[in-house]
Parts: sequence; structure tokens; C-alpha cells
Amino acid sequence: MNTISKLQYVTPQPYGEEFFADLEKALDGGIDWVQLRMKDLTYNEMTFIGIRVRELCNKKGATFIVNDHVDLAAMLGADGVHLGLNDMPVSRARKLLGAGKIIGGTANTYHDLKIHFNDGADYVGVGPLRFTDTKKNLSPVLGLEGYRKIVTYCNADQIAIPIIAIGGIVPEDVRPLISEGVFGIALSSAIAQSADIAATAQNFKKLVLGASAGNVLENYEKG
Ligand code: TZP
Ligand code: MG
Repeated sequence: MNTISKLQYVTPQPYGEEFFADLEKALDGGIDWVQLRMKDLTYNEMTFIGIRVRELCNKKGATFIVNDHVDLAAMLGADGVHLGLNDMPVSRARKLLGAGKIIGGTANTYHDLKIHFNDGADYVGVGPLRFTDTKKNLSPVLGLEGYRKIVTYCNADQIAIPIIAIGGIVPEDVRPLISEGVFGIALSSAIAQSADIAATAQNFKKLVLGASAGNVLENYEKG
């Protein structure tokens, strides 16, 4: 059984030795879900990095998700894959990976979310909350009001899928986002660029779990 984590760590660039040391610190701080996001690398480079990240996640018991590359996710034995707006459709990835794997999709609009939901996604990464340097070709910024609208449309259409907010999130955003009905958050730079990665990860975890206490959308599990 795979549970969707409320605090998802998206790995940063670059991919030197520090990358692995920092990832280990994040895992030590309680990160239990890692999305390995690799851009502008060859398949060989991605494979070498992927094997090491897979090992680190295994060692710490964290869920390991590969961004963009369904074939790489399968080859590495990842727990799942996260697909962007220009990647393979979730429905096709589901056929390839099967029901046991986690598949997430990126959404900027309710329209995107609905496509992923109908395609059988297990969660949607919705963003960006605000501008971030981490992603090139960023979709329009949603702000808190953007999440409010999307959650309202989901409720009206009885679409129940965990929404993971992403994009420029800082500690102060956690409570407002969860209050809007967002299930969890995904972060890269707020953790990766902090002076104490483990302590920052631990703090985010505390904030997310604290803000979620009593939330009716608490338990999304994949059978
Ligand atoms: N998709 C939308 S924003 C983003 C991705 C992958 C980057 C999030 O990174 P950060 O550093 O937390 O803004
Ligand atoms: Mg992508």
C-alpha cells in the first residue's frame, strides 16, 4: 500500500557529490517522499544518479518517484512517476507501470487536474503558488486564490484527489494552503538552499502535519 505523503521533496540541481549528501540530510530530517527531478542530462547520467537515489531512499524507507521518465522509473524500480503537462499522459503510464505504482501529474488549471484525475492519477501537483527560479517555463502563478478556485471546482464536481501545492513555497505558506483544502506540499529550494537542511525538513514536516490535524481529507491511500 502506498500512502501519498503530505511533504514531498523535489530534488534540486546540480548533481555533484553535495547533491547526495544534501539528500541524505533531507531524509534524516524526516523527508519520506523524494521526487528525483533531472533536467538536461543524458540517459546514462540519469541512470547513475537514479541508482544512488533509489539506494538512499531504500535505506531510509522513503518513497522514490521519478520525474518525467516512465522508462527510467520502471528500470530503477521506483515507486512511481511524476508527469508534467508535456510528458506522457497518465493513462499511458498507468498501462505501462500497472496499478501498483504511484502516478502523479502536474496541473496549473482545473482543466489539467480533471484530465489527470480521469486518466487515473493518484495525486496532482498543482502550481506554482508563486514565482520560482527552480523551474524553467513556469506556468502562470496561482496564488492562494488559484488553489481556492480549484478546490471549489473539485468539490462541486465531487472530484477527490490529493492536491499537492508546489512552487516557491516557504514555511508561512503551509497553513494557508492546507486551510484552502490542499492535501500537502512539494518543495525544492526552501529545503535544498537552507543552511540546515535536516532541521528545515523537520520543521516543514511539523508544520504540514500540524496544519493538517483534523483535516477531513486526511487519509488518501492507494490500495
Ligand atoms: N513545478 C512547479 S514549481 C516547481 C516545479 C517542479 C519547482 C518548485 O521548486 P521550489 O524551489 O520549491 O520553488
Ligand atoms: Mg516533466
